[in-house]
Amino acid sequence: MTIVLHRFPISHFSEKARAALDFKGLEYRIVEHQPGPEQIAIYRLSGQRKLPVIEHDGTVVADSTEIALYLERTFPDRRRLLPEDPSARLEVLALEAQLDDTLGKSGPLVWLRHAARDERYLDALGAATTPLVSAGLRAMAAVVPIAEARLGAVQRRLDEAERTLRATLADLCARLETSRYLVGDEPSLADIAAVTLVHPLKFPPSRGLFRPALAGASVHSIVEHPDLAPFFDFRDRFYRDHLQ
Ligand SMILES: N[C@@H](CCC(=O)N[C@@H](CS)C(=O)NCC(=O)O)C(=O)O
Repeated sequence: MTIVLHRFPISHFSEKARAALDFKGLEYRIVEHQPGPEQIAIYRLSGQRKLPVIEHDGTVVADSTEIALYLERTFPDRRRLLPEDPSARLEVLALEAQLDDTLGKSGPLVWLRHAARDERYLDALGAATTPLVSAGLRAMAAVVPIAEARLGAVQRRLDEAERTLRATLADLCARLETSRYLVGDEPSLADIAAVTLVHPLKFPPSRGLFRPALAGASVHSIVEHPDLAPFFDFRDRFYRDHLQ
């Protein structure tokens, strides 16, 4: 039976689950949701309110990591997300968990901070999403710079998120100087986490985009920074070579 992926249109964790499905070459159908009242249906389906969630043969799985592990268990003959070698496997799982915690949490805050000041990006998103998503982002974009200027705690939180994001991406660039992929010379779930958790900072060319016009829309001050650009080059190559 075809797998059903429930996602929010520009969500980075949803993109991570979608990429795991692509990587394993599985057929799937996407059901789009909007944050807000629709989450009641997600709660009814999965017992929690967040996306991504997949449905497959009567099984419902929430959480991008759980989804990836479910796919690996259920489709062992497809391309492997995890290495056979136990120590490499542990390293992939540890890096993936670390990236969920660092990029997963800091990415949206840094994105919000920079997107709020980037008219080109907000226009691109407005043209390529729904009126509701676009209006929500415009409202947040109006509030973030004011909150940051007036509330020290908000500014400190955004500064900390930005330090975390930049340090994490710099660490990934350093790893890629000595190996082809983040753990060794084969692509794995660690790469999938890294390349997808930066999703709205620069939308990749991918058939999985909510709207094709999103491809390339990016927060310029982050993705074009000379220290961080090599990671986004890796990201684009990874999509071209391993994901659709
Ligand atoms: N640990 C979860 C995190 C999922 C998550 O935070 N999803 C966000 C969208 S990127 C969400 O559903 N937010 C809505 C909410 O918190 O109500 C995973 O890996 O899937």
